[in-house]
Amino acid sequence: MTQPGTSQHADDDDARILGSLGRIVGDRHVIADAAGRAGFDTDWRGMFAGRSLAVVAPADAAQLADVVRLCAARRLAIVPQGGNTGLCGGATPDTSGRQIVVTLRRMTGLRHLDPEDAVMICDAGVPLAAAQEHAADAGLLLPIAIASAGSATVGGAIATNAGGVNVLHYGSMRRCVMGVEAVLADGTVWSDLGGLHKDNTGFDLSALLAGSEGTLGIITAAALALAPRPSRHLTFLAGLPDLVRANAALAALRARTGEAITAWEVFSATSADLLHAEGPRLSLPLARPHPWYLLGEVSLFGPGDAREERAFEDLAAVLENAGIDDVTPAASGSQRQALWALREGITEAERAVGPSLKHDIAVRPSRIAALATHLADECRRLDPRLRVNIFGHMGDGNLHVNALPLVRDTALPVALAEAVTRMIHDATHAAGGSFSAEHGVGQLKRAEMRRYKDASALRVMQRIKTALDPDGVFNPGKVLP
Ligand code: 2HG
Ligand code: ZN
Repeated sequence: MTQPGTSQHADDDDARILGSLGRIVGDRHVIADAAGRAGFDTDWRGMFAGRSLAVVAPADAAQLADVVRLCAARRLAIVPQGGNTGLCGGATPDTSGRQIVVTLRRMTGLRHLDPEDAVMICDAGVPLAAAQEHAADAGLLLPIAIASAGSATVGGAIATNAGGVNVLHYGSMRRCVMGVEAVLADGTVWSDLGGLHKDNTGFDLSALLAGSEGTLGIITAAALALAPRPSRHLTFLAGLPDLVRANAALAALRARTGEAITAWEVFSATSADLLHAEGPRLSLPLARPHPWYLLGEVSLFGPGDAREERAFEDLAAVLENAGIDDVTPAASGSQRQALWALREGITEAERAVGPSLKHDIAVRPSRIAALATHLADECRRLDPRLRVNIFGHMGDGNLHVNALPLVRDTALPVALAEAVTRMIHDATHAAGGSFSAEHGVGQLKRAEMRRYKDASALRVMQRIKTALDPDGVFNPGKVLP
């Protein structure tokens, strides 16, 4: 029972904390009212609804360091947030009203871009799309391509080690990171922004922070390795009877072409139906419907029509040998964009029917075809009414296996949802795979960590967490079980 006077005391205490935060970042950058907090306290999908004490927006790493010291002294946890586009609730506070959301949205500076060394140093709050534009202005490429690039930030993409549609050639976000600057739990601003390709001086702490989802430190800036910008793309959409062919065609094209195969994406007939009926309402430019679709892209560098013709011949021969005969190549930049709009519209179209049950699994690419068939069959066995939207990144072995609501705008019954997730994750684990390929763990998949992750790996992670954040200031309740 609350003692008389206690709640007044708590209110006064909160007011003092808010006042102290305001003195660090400026009062107008401390948002404490419910309406102002709303967009930060809830995740993009509306799956996780938290209640923070305040949302704080520091202008730079020095201010953030002061915020961290203050929170550590007051035993307030910090939930770092980038563009709030994550799918696992990793950036959403709990409901205690005692956590501080730190948004990096004011930290959007481009610190340095060196075309000669192909390195860009920018603040963590720069939206990915803006970072991509900076790279393009210098004739270079920041090779990370995710549909949420307009809102997702550089820091968030690093903290979650985001993937996307070009991973098979360029790797996930961690591979673009040459080093980061971060605020550590004791308020130190630690910087590794030298932009070195080689630095074998002990543990790679920047790589450790990448993918740590804000549990070890708060990334405030990054040195990113940029890639040559393709001069042209060969992009196509094809219909397929099965995924075995998609994999065989990828292997054959790899063996044949010296060019960069930068995307090998697949989606199911259910994805095509959703695209047609929901959200963006897009139709596929193919002659007939198919069980599966493949969106592939080869990137070409430098001038030379001969090279383009050769790549086109290679691709045509490979698709023909694989028995893939319903193919539409993009004949212009706008046709390429239209093909990519299909792939990038799937999540939006899926969202239009209501809260789906998402999965983000990885196996070795050669196992994708059999696993996809197995999962679709097993879902039907669990409930014949289930519609499963399978799509993803065939080239790197990552599929999204999303069960749609049985009733529009209504989450699946809990027991069915649990059975579906268990079945999908068990089958993936049995195939040597991972229950989180590119979306991270956040709060959504913590229990899966205990279930599937090697116990000794968990112990090491826990020790690292304790070493770097002994008081548990950074993002408690995330990642570690
Ligand atoms: C994608 O591949 C994203 O488009 C989102 O990872 C996946 O919406 C999803 O389930
Ligand atoms: Zn994906």
